Amino acid sequence: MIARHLIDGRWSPSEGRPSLAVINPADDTEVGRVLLGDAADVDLAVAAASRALPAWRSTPMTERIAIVERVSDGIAAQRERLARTLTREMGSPIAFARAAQVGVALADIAELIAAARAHVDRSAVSRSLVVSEPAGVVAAITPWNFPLHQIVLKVVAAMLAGCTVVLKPSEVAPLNAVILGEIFSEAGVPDGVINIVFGDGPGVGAPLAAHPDVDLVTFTGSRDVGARIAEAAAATITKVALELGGKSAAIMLDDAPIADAAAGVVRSCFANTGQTCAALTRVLVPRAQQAEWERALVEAGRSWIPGDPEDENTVLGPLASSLQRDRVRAHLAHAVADGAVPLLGLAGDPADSAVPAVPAVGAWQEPVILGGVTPEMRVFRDEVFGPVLTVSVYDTDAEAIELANDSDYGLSGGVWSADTDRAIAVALQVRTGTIGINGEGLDVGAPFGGVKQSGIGRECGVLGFEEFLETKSVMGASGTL
Ligand code: TXE
Repeated sequence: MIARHLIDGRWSPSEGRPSLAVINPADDTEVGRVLLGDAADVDLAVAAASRALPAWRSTPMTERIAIVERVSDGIAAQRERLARTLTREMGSPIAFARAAQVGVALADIAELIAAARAHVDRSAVSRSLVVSEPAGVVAAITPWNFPLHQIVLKVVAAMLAGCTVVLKPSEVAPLNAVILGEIFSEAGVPDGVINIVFGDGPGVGAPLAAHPDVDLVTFTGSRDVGARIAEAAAATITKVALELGGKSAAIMLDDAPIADAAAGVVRSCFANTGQTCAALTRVLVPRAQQAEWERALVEAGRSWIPGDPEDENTVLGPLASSLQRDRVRAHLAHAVADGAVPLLGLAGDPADSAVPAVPAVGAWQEPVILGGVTPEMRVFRDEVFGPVLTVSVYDTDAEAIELANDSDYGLSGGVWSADTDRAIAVALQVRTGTIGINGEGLDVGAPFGGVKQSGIGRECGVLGFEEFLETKSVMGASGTL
């Protein structure tokens, strides 16, 4: 069966239309097909979203929230099916798929509902009445690494704000969006409020981002495509929200608890097989403690053993696609050519059993820890998006901060210390959108997003909801509130 577009509340016909295979990266088998859309599908979907906008934007917030609550209940009821689908289409280990892929999406919705409930859409300022209004028709283009979470953050926030949406899910992992489309319909989302067009970047993403009737483009994905989307949107001065890559640093201060901190940073880097934009991928350690840190990191890395993602105990699945595996391998080849020293993986670990051989078929990649990494090396700067952790040394706290900031990206970060105040003082000097103290990771109640080339705008919680609003000042009307 070929999964079809959802346009204006109807699943579009698939007869005689080209389709796209969805491949299980664990064994290269086909697990489904989706329609390969084109610019004409995008036109139909944008037209449906435009038609649905007037009624949806004037639907009371309480009613929008009630519908979103039913969407959340639908996701909870389908947790197992969604998790299994994610496991098959992008290799996420099943336990992680349930807890992190689906679990985080549910937590996102709860926070967005709380933000919508608390929102005050009319206030008096100076002589004016200040009103917030939905941004309009939203184009949402999403990737494959946390597909459900990334869709929900955009689509649910936009819906709550009174916007209508055309979603283009990643062609690598689109099947969870098919289930989500069913959930939207069952929850009573009015026709045309959420439209889904399947397809690839050039065929669907590009015409959607450039569509003149789209009022806001929200995108998560690579830096390069983000730049192209911003360029296309600039032609019609369309607002963009971009969540792009990262190369985030973990600063280990000289009083950090080494074993715990090593386990924490390895988890941040290797979870989801390293395919997390906010992953901590560069560890910065004091030169005087280098040997101790390297030992602890390798020790922690050894427990990340690749295995069948359908097995309940697996922590490390394959990469999401063979294309991603080839990219990661190219980054590793550059790293070794530049002089990085394998500590774990690439035959770098002295313990024979450290890393079992990965299967020959599928998008498998052994976890790798590289030592002796310096700012001149490509692997210090390029986002690898695989289970590859680098270790660099510093002499003073100021130098650690300088190394952390020596990046085109600024999405995430971490500081470990026995002294929380000291860690916070360092965290405040790192140029980044988010940073965790002593292993704190994603907080979906707090704003999430990047500075520098990691993006524009914020997702999650209050700011993630407000991203989809515009503000109007009605001068001389302050007395009417
Ligand atoms: O991303 P793309 P890819 C990074 C990560 C990874 C690299 C490439 O470093 O190795 O990006 O991954 C759609 N106009 N991240 O190739 O191409 C595409 O169909 C409009 C970081 O998968 O950016 C998909 O829906 N849309 C990241 C989405 O963009 C286009 C998550 C993302 O795909 C398009 C994923 C175009 N011209 C990758 N071309 C994060 N920030 O979490 C493609 N797309």
